[in-house]
Order: sequence, then C-alpha cells, then structure tokens
Amino acid sequence: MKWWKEGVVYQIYPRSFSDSNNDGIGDIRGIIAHLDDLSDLGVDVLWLSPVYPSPNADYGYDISDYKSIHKDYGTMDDMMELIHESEKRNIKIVMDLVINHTSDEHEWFKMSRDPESPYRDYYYWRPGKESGPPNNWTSFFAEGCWEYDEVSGEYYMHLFGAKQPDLNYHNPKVVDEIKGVMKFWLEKGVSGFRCDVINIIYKTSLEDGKMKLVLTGSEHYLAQEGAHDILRTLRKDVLSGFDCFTVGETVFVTPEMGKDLCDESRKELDMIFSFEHMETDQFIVKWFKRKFNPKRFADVLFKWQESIEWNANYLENHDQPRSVSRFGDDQNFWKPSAKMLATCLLTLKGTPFIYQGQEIGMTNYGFTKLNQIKDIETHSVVAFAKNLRIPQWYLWSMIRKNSRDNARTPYQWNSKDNAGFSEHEPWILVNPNYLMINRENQEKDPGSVLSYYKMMIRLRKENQVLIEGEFIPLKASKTLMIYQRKLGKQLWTIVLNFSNRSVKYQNEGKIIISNYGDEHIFGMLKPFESAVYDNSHI
Ligand code: TEU
Ligand code: CA
Repeated sequence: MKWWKEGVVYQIYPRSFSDSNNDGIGDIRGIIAHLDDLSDLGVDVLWLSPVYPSPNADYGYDISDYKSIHKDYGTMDDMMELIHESEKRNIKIVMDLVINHTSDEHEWFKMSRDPESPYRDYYYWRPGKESGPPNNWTSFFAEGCWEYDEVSGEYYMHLFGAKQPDLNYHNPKVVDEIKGVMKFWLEKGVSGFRCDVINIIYKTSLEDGKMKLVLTGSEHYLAQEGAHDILRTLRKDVLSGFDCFTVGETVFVTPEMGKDLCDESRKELDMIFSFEHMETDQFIVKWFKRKFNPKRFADVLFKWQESIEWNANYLENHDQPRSVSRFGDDQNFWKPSAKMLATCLLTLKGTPFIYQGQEIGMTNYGFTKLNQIKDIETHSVVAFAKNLRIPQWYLWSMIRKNSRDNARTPYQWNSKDNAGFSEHEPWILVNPNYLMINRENQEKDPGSVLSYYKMMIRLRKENQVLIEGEFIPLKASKTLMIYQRKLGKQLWTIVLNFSNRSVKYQNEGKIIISNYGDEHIFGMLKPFESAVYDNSHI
C-alpha cells in the first residue's frame, strides 16, 4: 500500500494557523512551533496552501514568484527547516501548485504586456471585438473574464480575478517552466502537490460559449484532451522520478471525467477532489443554498465511492464553510455532530483530508459587515448582487452561510487574547467562540472533539479494513447513512445519524466505537450519533 493511501493529510492555511513573530499573520515558523501538536494528532502529511510571494488579491492563489517564499510567511531557510523538522516526525510536506494562472505581478506577465516580448504568448492576449471583449465567457468570480490593457491595446483572459491572468498551455515553453517549478520543490524535499483547478488549464478554443447561468464558455476548457496530455507529460517527465503524489482540485467533474483524471492506468493524477457532495445543499451556485438533505449527500458520496478506485475525501477546506455548521448542528449538538462528521471522513475509502480547525470543531463566523470580509470572491459577489438588486437581508444570509472567510478565521489555540494565534491584532477576525472552542481545552478533555479525532485516526491506522477494505453502501435516508468496509473475513459497519433525533437501530455486531462513548445505548442511536460495529464472521 502506498504511503499516501495509508496516511491522513492535514491542510494548513498558513496565514491563519499560527503567528510566530506577532505581526498578525500566520507564518512558517508558526507551523514549525506546532509540529508536535500535529504529530500528536496523528497526521502524516501537511498540505500547505500557497506560501509563495503574492500580492494577495486571492491570498496566495495569485502567485508572483513560484520559486520563493512570501516574506509574510518567512524565508526559504524557514521552509527548509519545516521540511526537515517534519521529516523527523515522519510528516511529509505537500505544496499547493497554482498553475492555471499567475499573478499579474509575476515577471512573466509584466513582460508579456509588451506585444513584442517572447513572454507575450505565455498568456492569452487578444484584440477585442467591436462590441467589447474577445468572447462572451464569464469568470468564476461572477464577473467578465477579459481585462483591457491600455499599454498594448489588447485584452487578457482571466478565469478568476482580474489580477489572475490565465497561462497559455498551447505554449510548450509554459509547460517547461512549470516542470522546472515542480522539480525545484521536489528537489527541496516536498512530497507532492495539490493542483489548483487543474482540469481547466487547457483552453481548446477561445470561441464564444453557449450562454449558461454559470461559466459561459466552460465547454472550451473543462476536462479537455489537452489537459490530459499535459498531466501525462508532467507525470512522465517530472513526478515519476520522485516518491510523491498529486491530488487535483477538479471543478465540475463527473465520476466519468474523474476516472479519466485519476485512474491508475491513465498515469495522470493520483487522486482528485470532487465537488458534487459539496453541492448537494445548493441550487446551481453555492450562493443559493437549500436545506441540507443527508440522503442527497449520502447518495452522492456512495456514487463516488463506487465509481472511483481511490478518492480524496474531504468535508472542509479553505474555500468551504465549516462542516459542523453546514452538515451538523453547531448550536444544539455541536460536539456530537462534529464527531459524527469525523467518523464519516475517516471511514470512507480513500485518503482523508482534514482542514485546520476541523479537528476541534471550529464553526462559521457569522459575518455582518462587508469590512469584516477579506475574500475576493465574497466581494465580487456582493458587487454582482448590487446589479441584481438582491435585498440586503438575503445577501447577508448568503454571505454568512457561504463566505470562504468562514474557514479562514485564525486557528483557536487557547483562551488567551486572539485565541493564542498572535499577540498582535490578526489580519482577519477571530471567532469570538474561541473561549469555548479551543485546542487547549480539548487537549485536556478525553471527551473532546480533538480526542475523538485522535482516536479515529488511530483506529484507521490500526485496522487495515478501514484503509484497503472494499466499500459497500447499505442505506442513505433522511436520517441515516450506513455503509460497510470489508477486507477478507473482516466486515465493519459504519452508521451515521445525521438527524437531531434519536433513531432506533439494531446491529448484531460488537460496537467498536461510538461518538457518545459510554453513553451509547444498545438498539438506539442518539442525535448525531455515529457508531462503528464489527460484523465479521470469523
Ligand atoms: O478554487 C477553485 C474554485 O473553483 C473556487 O473558486 C470555488 O469555485 C470557490 O472557492 C467555491 O467557493 C481554487 C482555490 O481553492 C481557491 O482558493 C482559489 O481562489 C481559486 O482556485 C483560484 O486559484
Ligand atoms: Ca507572522
């Protein structure tokens, strides 16, 4: 079994993890200072959201230099120390690879502004049409995706913000540059990459798209053959020479597209993050939420478990609201629902990805004012909503539930000022519930969410059935999600109660773990109870 299949990955959003020099911004030395805590949790791999130089239009997802470290986060020496200190604890480091676009402050882009420059063709520069931009595509951040440049009299394309110009993958020089970036980090000792929006990097043509409610134009760049070719090239020419893995962030994928990206035989990616389970509580776009329906959620997870050989499983990341606020109940059943979600994540087949703070049950923030929000996506949507005349109360209910900043508030270490994240006012607001929800409290409490995560991670490590075992879906209903894992004669049943009511449930097997611990009652599941049973017939 490969190490990245047996391991548990922990995602760090460095800006909000821990601030070592008290300037209000999390940094690499802050991560080093907490490596023992991470090793104690039992995680094997750390994926760092971008730590490269960036003007922070999209907080690091707009890179201006792929081969160095943002001064906010430290130096290359700090990075090397992080790699070595992690290694001592058997922890590997994985970097975020954001190659669909660069920052407009990247040297390549600056040079490309000159039509005569050899860098012109690194990006998509095109003359406009009489009526305006070169085509009718729309961007992920709810605006147009062409920006006019006075200097050269042409437009450049950006599928995300205007400060995030898309790279042109028709140009072999771009592919060579990216190979160089990957080699650079692998030679420094990193063990792989999380590849940002990797299934949209290749634009087959720039013709007008079919008009759609979202992402007009996507048929020209979603999962194109060109992207598959590039992934195979990167694998063959770079990745295959190292002991590493890749996980692709792949937007709008179906299981069929997913297979073509990460099936072993394809030699492209090792795993992908799909989005479908995260879209079960929305209409068309995430801003229009509908009531969370456990059945819809479980059906989608079952479908992916059955169609993809090895999934990258996640319930949270830096783009998503907190899972306990979204799929659980952060008011009345905060603790059991946070633990139940841990059971789910750590018993599905595939590599589990825990997002910082999830292991202590951090919750959404409850934003009320625009000046509390840092995220470009929320600001773009607010601007867009103005044109649509969406009423304020509705707009704010959308923001509170969906803003990506819900996941980006500082990590809650203890009950000291600023949750122990920094002695300086943090770059983004701390969730006031840190007095109740913080790591230090939970460290001492065997019944805490944190202690439960540690137990579940250990259970997974000690029982191969949770890693290699076949996945067998049993039931998806409004209240219950039930599935089994089977390896040889071993058969385990996992039961998750997604409701705030007690439910009758009989299982003949021996109980292995319940998130209610000693309070578990035979024949019954309490609100948000999860239970793992041993049904092996040996
Ligand atoms: O996210 C890709 C992406 O599709 C998001 O814009 C997603 O639609 C949105 O976050 C859902 O709320 C990746 C990164 O994870 C994200 O942080 C970046 O902003 C984006 O790419 C551009 O690099
Ligand atoms: Ca700092």
